[in-house]
Order: sequence, then structure tokens, then C-alpha cells
Amino acid sequence: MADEPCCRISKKVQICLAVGLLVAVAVLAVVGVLKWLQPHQWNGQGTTEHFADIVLERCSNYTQIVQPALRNVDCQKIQEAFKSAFISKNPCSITEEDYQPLMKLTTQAIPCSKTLLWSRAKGVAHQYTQLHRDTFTLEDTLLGYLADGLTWCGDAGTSEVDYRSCPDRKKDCPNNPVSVFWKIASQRFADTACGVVYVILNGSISKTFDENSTFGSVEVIHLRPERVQALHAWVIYDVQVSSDPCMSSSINKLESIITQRNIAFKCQSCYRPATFIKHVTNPERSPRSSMI
Ligand code: DN4
Repeated sequence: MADEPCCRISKKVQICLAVGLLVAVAVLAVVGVLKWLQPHQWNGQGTTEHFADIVLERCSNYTQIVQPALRNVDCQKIQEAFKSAFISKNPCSITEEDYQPLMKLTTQAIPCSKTLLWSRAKGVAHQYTQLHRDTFTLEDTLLGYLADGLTWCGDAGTSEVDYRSCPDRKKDCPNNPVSVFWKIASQRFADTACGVVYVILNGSISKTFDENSTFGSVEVIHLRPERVQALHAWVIYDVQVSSDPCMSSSINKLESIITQRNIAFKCQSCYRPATFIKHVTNPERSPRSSMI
């Protein structure tokens, strides 16, 4: 008899525990389902707002104003092909084939000796092509112009673009929509280059030539010796250096890769981007007038 109150309390506790456990399991299940329903959170920036509209607008601007020779290009089709490359697809399993329809719709002939590559020197390269409108970086071609500075990705489970996040190439996966796009675009840009090809490199950093960059790992390898007679490197630096950046081990490495591929190599260094641009605007006084 003396045990009875104790037993009653123990039953109550048991019931409380059981109910508590049930509630906890239910809460966990709801959280799990909600998490499962939510799209993946990647480490990179999400799709640029109004991505599709921007692509269409850039395409119209490029084909009507920047390069009217391409006025017959169908921008609606280009926008569709661009979206189809990544919409409703796992953003970590994008392939080069996904971009083939877009590639076909954006073929463009670049005159020989008018291709400008760059690595860690995008701003200077673009300033240069703004002054020399007959010279093209990849971003001055229709394909590069459409995508320059944008981010995009989708998701296998939906036909929507993901505005919240997209995979980062280092933290998430290399075969994401943006990285695969630039790889294949850079590959074609180098593959079709001819004559003398120019590259602007950054002489202020130790890896002036980086074998792991897109220039080093894609473009250099795709320059074709039967079409390209020489690669001229323009090394721009804005820190005090003890020796000519063209003599650095990094540039020696580039020279050896290029010459082994039977393409001639020349290097010229220039102190400060502003000096380089000044020489460009006064070509008669420019040391580069003999190069380009
Ligand atoms: P960079 O200045 O090192 O990088 C330019 C862009 O490419 C950055 O967004 C890099 O991302 C990304 N990138 C660098 N290395 C790789 C790689 N191994 N795989 C995928 N993405 C990479 O210069 P770069 O030498 O890598 O690329 C510049 C050359 O490639 C130019 O000649 C262009 O024709 C072409 N390109 C242009 C763009 C662009 O306009 C992008 C990629 C390639 P992160 O290192 O900041 O993460 O945006």
C-alpha cells in the first residue's frame, strides 16, 4: 500500500515521457520533410535577378548595335538555348553537351591577330578593347557578352532558376553551369584563334602565369599551331619589382609550354595599367605598336 502513490507517479511519468517522445518524433519528421522539400543551399551566389531578360536584352543590344553584322541572329532562340542548358538539371552535373545548342547559335568569326586573352587582368583587357574596337576578348564576342558577370543555375527537381544560391566551383562542385560555360566558351575561343594571339597578364602577382587558371589550363592548350603563329604576352605590373617580370620563372614556364607546341612566344612588360592605356591611346609613341 505504501508503494501505491509512488507507482501512480511513475505511470504518469511514463505517459508524459511517451507523449513527449511522440511529439519530438513528430517535430523531427516535420522538420526533415520541410528540409527535404527545400532546394539545396549552395555556397555560391544565386542566379542573377532577371537573368533571362538580361540575356535577351544583351543579345538584342549586341546584334543590333555592337556588331550589326550579326543582326540576323535569333535572340529568342539564344535565350531559350541558354536556359535549356541548365534548367531542370542537377547544377553539379552540367556537361559540355548541355551547351552545344547555345554554342551553335553563337558562332562568330574573329579576324586573325585580333584575339586578346587575359588572366587576372580583366579590367585592363576590357579597357584595351574599349579603345580598340576591332580587338576581341571573349567577353567582346556575342557568347561572352551575354554571360559576362552573371550567375545562373537551376535544380533537377524544378523548372525554376535558383535565385538563392548556386554551386561554388571550389566549395561545391566544378561541373556547375557557370564554370562549364566559361570552360567551353574559352576552349572554342582559343580553338578558333588565328595569326598572332595576345594575352594580358598580371605581373604584380607571383603566379603571373598560372597553369590552373582558365588561360593556363584551357586556352593555352587549345591554341592551334597550324593557325596561331605567335603568342605575345603583355605583362602589366604596378608594384616595384627587382627584375623584368618577363624574366620570371612563371613566364619562363609559359614560354616553354608555348614553344613546345610550335608557337612562337614574345613577352613585353609595362609598368602600371595607366601607362599601358596611355600608350594605347597614343599608339605612335607606344612600345606595343610594334607588337600589335
Ligand atoms: P582569372 O582572372 O584567374 O579568372 C577569371 C574567372 O575565371 C574567375 O571568375 C575565376 O573564378 C574563373 N576561373 C579561374 N580558374 C578557373 C578554373 N580552373 N576553372 C573554372 N573557372 C576558373 O583568369 P583565367 O585565366 O582563369 O580566365 C581568363 C581567361 O579565360 C580569359 O582569357 C577569358 O577568355 C576566359 N574567361 C573569362 C571569364 C569571365 O569573363 C571567366 C572564365 C574564363 P575564381 O577563381 O574567381 O573562382 O568571367
